[in-house]
Amino acid sequence: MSLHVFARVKHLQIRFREILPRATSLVQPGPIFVADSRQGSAQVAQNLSSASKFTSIKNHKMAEAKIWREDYMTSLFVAPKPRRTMNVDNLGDLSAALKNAAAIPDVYVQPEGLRPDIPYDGFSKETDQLPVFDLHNLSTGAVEERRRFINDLGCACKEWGFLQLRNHGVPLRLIQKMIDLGMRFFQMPAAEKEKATFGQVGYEGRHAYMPERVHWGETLALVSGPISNVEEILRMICADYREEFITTVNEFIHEIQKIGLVLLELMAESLDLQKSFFSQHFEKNATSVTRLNYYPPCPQPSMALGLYAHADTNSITVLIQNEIGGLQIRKDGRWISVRPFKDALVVNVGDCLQAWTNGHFKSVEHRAVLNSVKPRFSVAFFYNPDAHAIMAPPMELVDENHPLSYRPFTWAEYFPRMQKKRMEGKVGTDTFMRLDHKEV
Ligand SMILES: O=C(O)CCC(=O)C(=O)O
Repeated sequence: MSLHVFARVKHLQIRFREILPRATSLVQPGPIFVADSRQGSAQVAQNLSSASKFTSIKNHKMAEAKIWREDYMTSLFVAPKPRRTMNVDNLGDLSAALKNAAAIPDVYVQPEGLRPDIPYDGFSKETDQLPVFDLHNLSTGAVEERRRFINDLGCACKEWGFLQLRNHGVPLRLIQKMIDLGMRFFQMPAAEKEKATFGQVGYEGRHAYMPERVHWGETLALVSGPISNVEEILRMICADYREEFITTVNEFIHEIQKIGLVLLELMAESLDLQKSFFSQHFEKNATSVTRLNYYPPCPQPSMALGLYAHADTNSITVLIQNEIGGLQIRKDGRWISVRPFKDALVVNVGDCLQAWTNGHFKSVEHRAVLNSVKPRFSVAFFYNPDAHAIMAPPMELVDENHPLSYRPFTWAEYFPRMQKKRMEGKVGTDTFMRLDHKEV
């Protein structure tokens, strides 16, 4: 090693050691709030408030972790959705009413620069370059083949931030059932769907996050960890398929989590890290959210968006979709349509993993575009670690070409900041955990 390189590595190590204790102290296991997933939200809220009254808080760092716990749980489970800045119709009703109309209401019309320049089925030659992996090859292949698979997976995470996965082991009948039941949910009357309104999550059919933009899509968001509210939310609807829906969603989450762990292990291996480097933090108390997205036909698909361009703020996302198509990703500044395969999982890197890998993996902007004929449906599983796990870029990923760019952080620290910013392009990586970031 040249003297110059040695000095630089030393400097980085010192820098890193300075930063690590700060994050570590932030997440000392504080007074643990014990919750039972079988408890309802009212009980959870009550536990939280009594925990805050009776727990002795020894230092303010612990308090910070605990306060976050309280904020997180109460905001997701109890707090109402933020006040909307405009009055928008329930999209399901609106879409039905506009079936043969020529134009959509102005609030759904996107500013010119944001309108989709490529239609939902505008597949190009770049579309077919998006890496597709067959997990079957991994289990049957020889050592050499396994090595190649892992290497290619790493390259996909570095160059594309997106990939598709076939023969992943999630039963296809389960995926189909999830699609069928999810579609049935969104095709119910608005009043029925709105029964599943629940804190910050649950059903949302009037998306108006931002004053000037509304997207053409309905969602049903369900928290599965550390406390699940799947049952509680879905029990609010009256439908003959309700019990089947609950079982299917829970089974689906269970299966996707399993494949998520496998992917995280393979991703770690591709970076020459210990296999469990990421996955160990997801095995218990993962803070995951599952979001069902429904995009009804839109009479003016070239003027509106199903979902704004955004990068996922989380670690990894695993997505299933029906056969319609509409997911587009931004690669080297250009939008590319992703080909929909009903048997494949779409996997993408989120902002957290970009920071955790010191920028080796890339989180990439994507959006959902619409069509005027057929409803599109997708389910995104946002996989996140235990809230108190420290996401610290390992020294192995720091070198001359990849100077240390991010400080260690936790989901506990990150989530509340990101929640205010979602759906605003690529926001998660250029904030507080960047070493060169100046808080304004
Ligand atoms: O529907 C899609 O294809 C995209 C979904 C998505 O990006 C999301 O839910 O964050």
